[in-house]
Amino acid sequence: NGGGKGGRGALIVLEGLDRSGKSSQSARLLSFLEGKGCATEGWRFPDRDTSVGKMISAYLANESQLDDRTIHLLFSANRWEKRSLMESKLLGGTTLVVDRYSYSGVAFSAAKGLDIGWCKAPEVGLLAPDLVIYLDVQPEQKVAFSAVVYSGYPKFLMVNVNLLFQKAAERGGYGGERYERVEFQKRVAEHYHSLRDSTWKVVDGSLPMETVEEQLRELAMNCISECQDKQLTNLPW
Ligand code: NYM
Ligand code: MG
Repeated sequence: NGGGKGGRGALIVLEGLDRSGKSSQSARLLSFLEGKGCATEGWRFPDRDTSVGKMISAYLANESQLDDRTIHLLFSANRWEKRSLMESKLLGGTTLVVDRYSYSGVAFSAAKGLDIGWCKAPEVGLLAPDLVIYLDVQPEQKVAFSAVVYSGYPKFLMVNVNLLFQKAAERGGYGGERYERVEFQKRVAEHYHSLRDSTWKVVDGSLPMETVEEQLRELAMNCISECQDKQLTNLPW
């Protein structure tokens, strides 16, 4: 497994705003690691398959109303109900690529105005990731595509033309669930920023998909080989 000789798996978390490309990149990373013969599973939070997850899903779809603190604790409970399985997978040598984790929990709830300390408290004791990859995309950021334009002279002129603009906010599905509004996402981004620690690697999510993918592969491979002999720890918050 990924150079692993009986060592534990790595807990790799992808974080970012809605529509930052986390889900596609997690899937790409997962198939890359599998191709390397590394025991890997792709997880995501919220895990909408559990009974808690179904309550969360209904809330996000605006099919139910819940008090801000109540939904916060449900998101946290949804991680707690997976903690022991997560631990046994990791100790058994399986690397987990997890799409969202406690950082989403804190950043989204804090963006509603809840106290950060209060938001962090129920996360204490969950497993600490070995690596957090933050896909950095501004909610209003325009995705620019480069083009090579022949200047008419014997030289090609590289021009960075914003041929095609596409606001992250206009990509498919945005606005379909609670929280998917530009102003709210900006506040979430600020809170994410304040949560950064030494396990975080910030990747520019506006780069071409293949470039981002390449960076994630390298970060993940390094992490997997480095954490094999490291103890699993808990979130220190
Ligand atoms: N979200 C996700 C939270 O508010 N708290 C959490 O703890 C987690 C894990 O749920 N807008 C929010 C972020 C997303 C929404 O996530 C659904 P996804 O990745 O779109 O399924
Ligand atoms: Mg979403």
